[in-house]
Amino acid sequence: MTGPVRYGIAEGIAVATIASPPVNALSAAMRAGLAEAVRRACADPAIRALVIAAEGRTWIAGADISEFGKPPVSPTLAELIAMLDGCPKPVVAAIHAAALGGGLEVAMACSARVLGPKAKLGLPEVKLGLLPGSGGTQRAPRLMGAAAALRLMAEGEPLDAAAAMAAGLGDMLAEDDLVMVATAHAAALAEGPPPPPVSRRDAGLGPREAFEAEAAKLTRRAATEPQVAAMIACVRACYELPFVEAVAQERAAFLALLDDPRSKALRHVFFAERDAAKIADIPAGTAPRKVARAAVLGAGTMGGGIAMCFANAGIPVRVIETDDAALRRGLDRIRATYGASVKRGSLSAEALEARMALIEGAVGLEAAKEADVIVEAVFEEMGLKKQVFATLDRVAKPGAILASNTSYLDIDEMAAATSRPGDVLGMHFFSPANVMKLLEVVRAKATAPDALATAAELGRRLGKVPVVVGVCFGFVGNRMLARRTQQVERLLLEGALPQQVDKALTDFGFRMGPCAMGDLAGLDIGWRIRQATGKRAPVADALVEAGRLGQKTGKGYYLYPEGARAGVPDAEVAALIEAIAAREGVARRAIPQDEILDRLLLPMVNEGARILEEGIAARPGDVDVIWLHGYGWPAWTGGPMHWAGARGLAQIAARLAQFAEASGDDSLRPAPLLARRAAEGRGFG
Ligand code: T1G
Ligand code: NAD
Repeated sequence: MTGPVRYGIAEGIAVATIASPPVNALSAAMRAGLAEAVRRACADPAIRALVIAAEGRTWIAGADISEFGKPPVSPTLAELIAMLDGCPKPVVAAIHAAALGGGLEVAMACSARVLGPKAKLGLPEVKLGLLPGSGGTQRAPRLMGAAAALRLMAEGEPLDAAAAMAAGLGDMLAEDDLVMVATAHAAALAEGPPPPPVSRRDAGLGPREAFEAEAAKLTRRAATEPQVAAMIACVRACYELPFVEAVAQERAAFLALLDDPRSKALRHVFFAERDAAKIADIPAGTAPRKVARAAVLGAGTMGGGIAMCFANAGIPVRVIETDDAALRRGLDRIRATYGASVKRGSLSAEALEARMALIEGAVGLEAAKEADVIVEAVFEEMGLKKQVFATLDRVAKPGAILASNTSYLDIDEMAAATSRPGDVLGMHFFSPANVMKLLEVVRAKATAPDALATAAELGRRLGKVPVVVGVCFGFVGNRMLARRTQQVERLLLEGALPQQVDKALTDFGFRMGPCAMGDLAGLDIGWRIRQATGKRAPVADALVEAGRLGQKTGKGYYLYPEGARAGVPDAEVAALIEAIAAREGVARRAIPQDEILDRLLLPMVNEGARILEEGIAARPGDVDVIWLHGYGWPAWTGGPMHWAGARGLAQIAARLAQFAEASGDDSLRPAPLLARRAAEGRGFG
């Protein structure tokens, strides 16, 4: 047998070995190969049992997601699983690594599961807006109890080998020589009466009350996540319907979710996140440089968080400030942040000390001389940044990566201040840097391919989602954000209140609205940039000039009584805005929520189209990944570019043209790429 499944026989036991890189997904070819192995084993009288093993970094990573939405090819997964369930000879799954989704469903349709020490068993479909669609909602409860099975499905996180054994998903743990142990177990099963198929092990369900208690905990999620509501109903059917009917109900629920725009969006995100890791046009196999030590310049809001990222990844880091007082403040803030995690129980006191031991403080840029990577996070002023890069050019060791954490400024200009522009790039973290997953890796004109590969690889080591972008003002995320910020200003002047603007976005699915986010990051950052670029934002400027910098001063768009994290509306701000509107001659009116939402989101999509056209972002999916991991765009809408495509670019183009007409602002006219795709009836994908 050729193809993704090899068939071998050892002493009357057939062994089917899956090898379908990269992750043994259940593609049509793989299903056909497995079905053929089952057929052969069943038909051959000399065969007493079948073992299913696999090679590679997973056992079976699930259904082939890239086949979703395409016409089904037989044998389907459901047909393959029915074959396994009905097989008259014992079938043993020998699981050496991840068995996820449809992969675990295949394993649960076998007579027994033998686990290697690195086995991981999970049902992650919830993350794709789906539920286990090939019997998983019926077999998992029969193996591990309905309550535990529901929890496994709703969380979507895999169990390691020991936990899977304890949960009842595994029958045997093989510390080594997994296939041999599984073969022996298969032979033993073939001696006795065959174990009952899992489909008939109702006794395993456990008490219904326990299940209902677990389901009750998911009520809030079930209200907003259709896949959670559906999986509760499917598992409940274990107690109410015969197995075959319950499987049919599950299938119907699965097919309905498959067509749901939220699942389509989450599947888009799955592939977009993986594509974003591929750096366009650098030679394949470009090896990253070694990074064993780091330095961070500036121990302020960002520098401290960035240093924690290195320490969290086990990389020794030197934090460098201008003077002892600033350094002390920065190191104390780092220790306090770790301390809060210890209080919350998400970090042990020992781990705190271990990480602090990796963070060393120093004064003066000389101290960066041993670092393999230096991340600059000093004030957002070009003059200062160029000075810093010129000094780094002198003190940094050859081959060190010289990275800037600038939010907006031109990396090419910083590179030009050195004699080694190939080593210069941007590593743009997001606040709080020790929490936010996104890292914009900014590729400057002269950045060397291996420097770029090093920064992207390092980003993954720091637990970030690195996305490579080009140089422009604000790169991808902040450049699009600036369009939204502009609209926030206009909406406030024209009659909306901060809480109305924020509500439009939180209703859409953001955890925080723009006014609350400005208060969190500090309104002075935007003000510094406007001062430096001569731009105006009448409302935000007035707030800063009134000392309302946001949470750090206890008031911004909102008031933060006694340091509260959630702001309360402040009548003073409403009065201030009215006065500015009068001064600016802006007529005020009640603005409908849907208009507020469109004016916040559509100009960003439009700017995203310009960014794609200029090649600042390589793929629409990159823009989506940036907004999901850097700005809290709700994943179940797929990100700005996917969302716009799903809504229909023609409608969006018309709405933008309306806004341009009403405001006289030509930047709101549909960007050429958007207009073109709208005319072609296509999305950005
Ligand atoms: N289908 C198709 N392609 C897949 C895939 C899958 N299930 N899983 C991974 N890939 C591709 C991925 O796009 C990438 O491609 C390459 O494999 C390496 O992936 C009926 C409905 C297994 C933990 O949700 O979580 O079964 O970019 O970079 O970091 O009930 O991949 O190289 O071209 O992520 O080592 C349920 C999804 C499906 C698991 C490995 N299964 N995969 O992580 O590699 S739904 C999942 C993962 C289902 C049934 C239902 C991870 C991984 P490329 P990678 P990794
Ligand atoms: P901050 O004002 O909190 O901290 C800047 C620190 O740099 C100060 O502690 C200052 O003492 C120190 N510093 C100044 N000159 C120095 C020098 N020559 N050597 C060493 N240290 C020096 O500012 P921040 O908010 O952390 O921003 C830092 C950089 O990160 C800026 O470029 C900013 O645009 C960018 N950034 C900020 C955010 C954010 O949300 N705050 C997010 C992403 C990027």
